[in-house]
Amino acid sequence: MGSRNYTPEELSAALASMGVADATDVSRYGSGHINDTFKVETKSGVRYILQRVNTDIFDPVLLKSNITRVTEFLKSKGVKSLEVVGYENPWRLYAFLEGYTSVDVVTDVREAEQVAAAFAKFQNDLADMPPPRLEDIIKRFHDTPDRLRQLDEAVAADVKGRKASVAKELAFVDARRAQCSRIVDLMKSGAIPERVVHQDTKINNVMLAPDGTNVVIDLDTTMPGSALYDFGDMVRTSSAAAAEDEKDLSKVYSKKEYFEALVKGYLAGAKFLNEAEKANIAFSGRLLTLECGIRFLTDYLNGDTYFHTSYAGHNLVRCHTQFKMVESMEEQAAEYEAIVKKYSS
Ligand code: ADP
Ligand code: GN1
Ligand code: MG
Repeated sequence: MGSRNYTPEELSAALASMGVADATDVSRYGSGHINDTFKVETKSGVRYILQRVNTDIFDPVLLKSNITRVTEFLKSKGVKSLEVVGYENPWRLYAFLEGYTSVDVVTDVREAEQVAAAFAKFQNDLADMPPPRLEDIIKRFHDTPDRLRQLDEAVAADVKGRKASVAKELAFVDARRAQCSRIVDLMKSGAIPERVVHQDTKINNVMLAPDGTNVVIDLDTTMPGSALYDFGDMVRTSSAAAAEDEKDLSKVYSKKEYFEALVKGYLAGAKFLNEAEKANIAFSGRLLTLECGIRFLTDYLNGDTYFHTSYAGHNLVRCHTQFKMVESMEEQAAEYEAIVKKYSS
């Protein structure tokens, strides 16, 4: 599904409701797949990010509550984060993070290490968040067996008649079903603890500063879960040699040197991890990437209703890159385990 269109009047009314009456330009911004995001220029020169929350996906009232709590808690600790300027559901306004950039593919090893350090710090910063527990804003978000169930439902319904064309992709998933419950099972048994984690650690959800003091953004899915959800999803994009929607699969693989930088940056900051978590660090990269591929495939079968897409077949292209990344990580599994050991002691 493409993003929704808005009239200038709708955008002006949203801005006015949050106290901005001097906008000179409001234009689409970024490459997020969920919300509708705009950059706002004003006469005074102050810039903002205007977002309309995707209400097909989020309960806007619960989301506002989580976002407010997380941003205020980080602010109380002096941690630089998203600054909420206005929040009038389903619209919200953030201060524009001036001097920062975001990228869709990692540029170099140093950047990968800094991104991992930023997410480790984020988990540390939220470790002592006072009760009540944050809302499960999307239930079973990284419950991979539940993602399999959703795929099976989409296959059974086959609303767009696409099932026959994805037999190879479904076989790829079938060959890996058995491993899908490992993290949720370890959580159920208590071996892996619940922590407040980000859950959407893709590279363009970190704003990069020239000095490496990066800021974690897109806090919509910050909620209780496993630290491994964050590390695994980080590997998915931040070890990738190419973009999530690269069509030339020969360019898509997981770069060992980026993976090593991620492990180094993350483990230097995430001192709280227990043995069960450490033992599954490399596995989490494969699992979270497989899960994301399953989600893109499911959305393709459902007729592209969840993720923003720009062309027919976009979700299938994304599914292919994710599965290629999984294969690449499987091929390098022994080396990746050795890297984790090297930095775990
Ligand atoms: P989505 O949930 O759709 O992914 P995001 O919150 O990630 O939306 O925002 C989309 C993009 O907009 C980000 O990847 C980033 O490039 C940009 N962006 C978001 N918030 C800010 C901000 N406060 N300052 C500057 N850029 C931002
Ligand atoms: C979405 O919102 P965005 O574009 O940062 C999705 C993630 C996926 C990602 C795949 C709330 O992230 O879970 O991993 O797309 N966010 C939600 O690119 O579903
Ligand atoms: Mg985002």
